[in-house]
Amino acid sequence: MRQAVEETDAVSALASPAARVGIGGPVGSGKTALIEALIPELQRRGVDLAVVTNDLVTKEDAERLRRSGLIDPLRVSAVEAGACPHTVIREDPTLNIAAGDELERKFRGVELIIFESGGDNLASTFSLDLVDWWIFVIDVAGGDDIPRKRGPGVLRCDLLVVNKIDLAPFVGVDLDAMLSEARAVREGRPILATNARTGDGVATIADALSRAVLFR
Ligand SMILES: Nc1nc2c(ncn2[C@@H]2O[C@H](COP(=O)(O)OP(=O)(O)OP(=O)(O)O)[C@@H](O)[C@H]2O)c(=O)[nH]1
Ligand SMILES: [Mg+2]
Repeated sequence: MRQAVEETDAVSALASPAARVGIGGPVGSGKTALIEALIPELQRRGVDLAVVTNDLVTKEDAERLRRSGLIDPLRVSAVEAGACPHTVIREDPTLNIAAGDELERKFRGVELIIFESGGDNLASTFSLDLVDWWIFVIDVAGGDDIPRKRGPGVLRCDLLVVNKIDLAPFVGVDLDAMLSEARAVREGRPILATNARTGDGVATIADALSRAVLFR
């Protein structure tokens, strides 16, 4: 009987593993703010989700999400990278894979696990052993020359998000020019502009994510 139950569990775990989505990008670009805006948007669409955060030596972002009231705090797991943030999302993502597996074990039926990378530089990319699809978040205040610098994150992500569009006039950035340069270096792959604080553009990100990994 016990064996039958275990086999059923194993089959159901194999049948519907959660989609895993990465969110990377430079320090302070708005990765956590984007997750805070995406959670209610995805919940409204009935998506059963959980989050794994990565910080260098703290659990700051996980604590922020747990306190937010947006999601059951038990559905937020923290990985302390302890080293260069991209090491644990690319070279050796074992800790993150284990954190995702643990959330799947605890929350049967979870459909989506979002992994926030620790803030990094333009070179960070996610291992496809860890995620099915990943977003790279840059922001206008980081400089309109960021797309031109052609970092691997900007070039290779599945979706590039240009955040803090509200700040463009204050930092002397021509948003349209920045977006068209980003389009040029990405050779037509998707780019979306957001204000993660007000939620502008976030529904469009949820649409893209849903289509890409939730098939709805
Ligand atoms: N004006 C404006 N501020 C934003 C926006 N998105 C995020 N912020 C602010 O930018 C700061 C950094 O946002 P976070 O979401 O913590 O950035 P992060 O990328 O998660 O940062 P790390 O995890 O430390 O790398 C916070 O003060 C946010 O309130 C935006 O669209 N517009
Ligand atoms: Mg963060």
